[in-house]
Amino acid sequence: MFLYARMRKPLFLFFALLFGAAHAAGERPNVVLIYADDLGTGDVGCFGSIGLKTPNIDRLAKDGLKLTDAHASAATCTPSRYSLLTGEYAWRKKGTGILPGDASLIIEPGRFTLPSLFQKAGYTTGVVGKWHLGLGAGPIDWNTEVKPGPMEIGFTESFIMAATGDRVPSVYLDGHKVRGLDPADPLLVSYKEKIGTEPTGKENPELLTMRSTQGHNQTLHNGIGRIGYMAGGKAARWKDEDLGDEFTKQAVGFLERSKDKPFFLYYAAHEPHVPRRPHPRFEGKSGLGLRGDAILALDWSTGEILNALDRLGLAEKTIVIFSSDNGAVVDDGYADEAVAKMGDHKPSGPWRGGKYSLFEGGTRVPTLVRWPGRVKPGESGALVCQIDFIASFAALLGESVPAGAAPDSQNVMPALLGESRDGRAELVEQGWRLTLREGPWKFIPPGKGPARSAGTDVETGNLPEPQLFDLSTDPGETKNVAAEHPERAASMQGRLDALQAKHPR
Ligand code: NG6
Ligand code: CA
Repeated sequence: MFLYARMRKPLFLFFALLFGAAHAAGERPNVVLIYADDLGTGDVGCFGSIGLKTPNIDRLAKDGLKLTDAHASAATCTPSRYSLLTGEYAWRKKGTGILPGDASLIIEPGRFTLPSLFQKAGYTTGVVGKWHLGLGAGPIDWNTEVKPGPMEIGFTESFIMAATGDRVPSVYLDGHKVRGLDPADPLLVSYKEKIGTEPTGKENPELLTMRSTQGHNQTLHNGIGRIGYMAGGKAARWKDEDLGDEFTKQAVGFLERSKDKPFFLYYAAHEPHVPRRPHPRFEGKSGLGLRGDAILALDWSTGEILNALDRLGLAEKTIVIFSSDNGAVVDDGYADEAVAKMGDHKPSGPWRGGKYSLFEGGTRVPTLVRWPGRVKPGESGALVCQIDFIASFAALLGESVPAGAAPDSQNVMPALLGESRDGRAELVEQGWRLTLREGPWKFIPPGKGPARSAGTDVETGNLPEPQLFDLSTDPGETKNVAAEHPERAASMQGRLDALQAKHPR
């Protein structure tokens, strides 16, 4: 006993030295987040896709966890990404709706974010792909350093497009600079009025190689009308066909550069967002038109990233998360035959609605987690949200979240790793307005608005009366049971009101 007591301290110290450093400071797996744009549950093979095969994304399901009740925070991009990176519901902050390409950065530099959490834990952090969270702090001069941006909120490296493929400027930003800019041909951008002399989709529709069905008729670049006007910067402009290859190359380059120390890669793919103009090698390959082809390109990129992890011997010590920023949309403003060629394919899978919608198809997105040796392959119906990544990874890394930071993020790491079937008890989903999940119950408050989102084929879920669905028996939200459960409907409305009153900004 005496001997044991005497031994205990040195023994403890020995083990603490051996394992304790890693343990006390938390674990240090690499993390790769592959984030699709407008991809629905029904678009992914392992989630039961009818019309598409996604063998590379499916590799993550074969070796990892398939989450069937995982959500983006909102049914559109900017608020979703804002919540992903800050752990704060976007509806708490004004100005977090879909941003133009010349908007200012909406995440304050110095704020505690998902990438700054990783940086604090000693990681190299990188973002590649679609940003759409604004850049700069006022009018942007695209010909000098464009900042603040990703590198001021926690990313060590950044290679992005400012907003979306359908919003100018159609250039890459490598770090703070527009890549490939010729100083003799400065890049100018305006969302107010036409600048320069280039044709627009509105004035010169005969020059379009892809017609718009809604908006998308300002500066015409690469045969496609865009939102917003640009002039100059010709040498720096990307071609839509090359976006997927370039982002993939940049992502793989980041992995190669960072392989010797812990890293976090946020790979924000553009596919299958409009305009869908994948590399010609994918064209016609899906049989579902350009939207399907773009998903094949996304699957290819995913495969390239997984292959790079294998090649670099990193697969075992890397958590790969695959998800999407919002649900699926088929016609999103360009005549790309996506609707005509859809056939029996159901992009949102079993969920009703899609992008923009109040129904589950707005935010419930195909989500996979792979961590070989740690995550047992399988499926989980735990309710989780991307807003939870920041608190969950803080817990895994043994890092603290500063008081007041990431106020809506919950640690659901056990659910993400498949160790627990318990996720969140409740979740606010942001579509046309806010809806609430409580376990299997889904409440949509009454509200005005069109039945279909303008120019799209998506059911918004707007109704003048409250809607309540029991997803355990009615996952497709077909039977409104608000009248049968008036108390539950009232209590969920009350809860939504109370949540909105909390943390007012
Ligand atoms: C809409 C665009 C749509 C898409 C969306 C943002 C029109 C008619 N529609 O306003 O094409 O760009 O904004 O998508 O302009 S998101 O995934 O980035 O939120
Ligand atoms: Ca999106």
